[in-house]
Amino acid sequence: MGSCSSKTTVIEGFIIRIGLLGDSVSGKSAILSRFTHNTFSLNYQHNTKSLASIKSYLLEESFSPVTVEVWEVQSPLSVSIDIAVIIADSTKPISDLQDYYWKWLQVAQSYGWNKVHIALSKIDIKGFDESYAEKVHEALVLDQGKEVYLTSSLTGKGIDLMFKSLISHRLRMR
Ligand SMILES: Nc1nc2c(ncn2[C@@H]2O[C@H](COP(=O)(O)OP(=O)(O)OP(=O)(O)O)[C@@H](O)[C@H]2O)c(=O)[nH]1
Ligand SMILES: [Mg+2]
Repeated sequence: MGSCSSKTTVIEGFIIRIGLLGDSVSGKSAILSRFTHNTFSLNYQHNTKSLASIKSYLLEESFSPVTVEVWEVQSPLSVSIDIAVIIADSTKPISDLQDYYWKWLQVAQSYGWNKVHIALSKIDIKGFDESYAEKVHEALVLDQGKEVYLTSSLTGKGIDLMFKSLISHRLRMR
């Protein structure tokens, strides 16, 4: 069982639950804090329990407000997840990313989650650009419609874009 903490006010409307999965130190908490509270810390503290935080939006493509509930997943959850994102440290070699992706894809599937995306974290360290996302896309043999998100919680780059894209995917599926 996880705990949910946030000071953001929930607006009545559509809720999307997004689960962040990945190894320790991959950057899940950092993405959660950057997205929901626009904060970042270099101090590392391992989370043993799943955590959630929320952010509400008014999106152009949706007539009702959308509340995004983001979960840092450390164990199976009691709530249902709409979209899972595997968080992979971008400083890992591409050859390791293949095994990593398959390992976490299997975990997601064991939880019954079939909509699974991948995001590379910490892109500020090696300064990756979109051509690297294409390389990873090819190495992981992903479907055409699936993107590899490049993110940095330190700079904030790619974080809002990723969540907006995930929300759009979800709204199109409604
Ligand atoms: N340079 C840089 N460091 C980052 C970034 N994201 C996270 N970190 C650092 O990486 C370390 C681990 O990040 P966390 O987000 O705590 O990792 P986690 O996946 O939540 O780890 P667990 O809670 O143990 O599962 C922390 O020291 C962060 O400050 C980033 O975008 N850039
Ligand atoms: Mg954490």
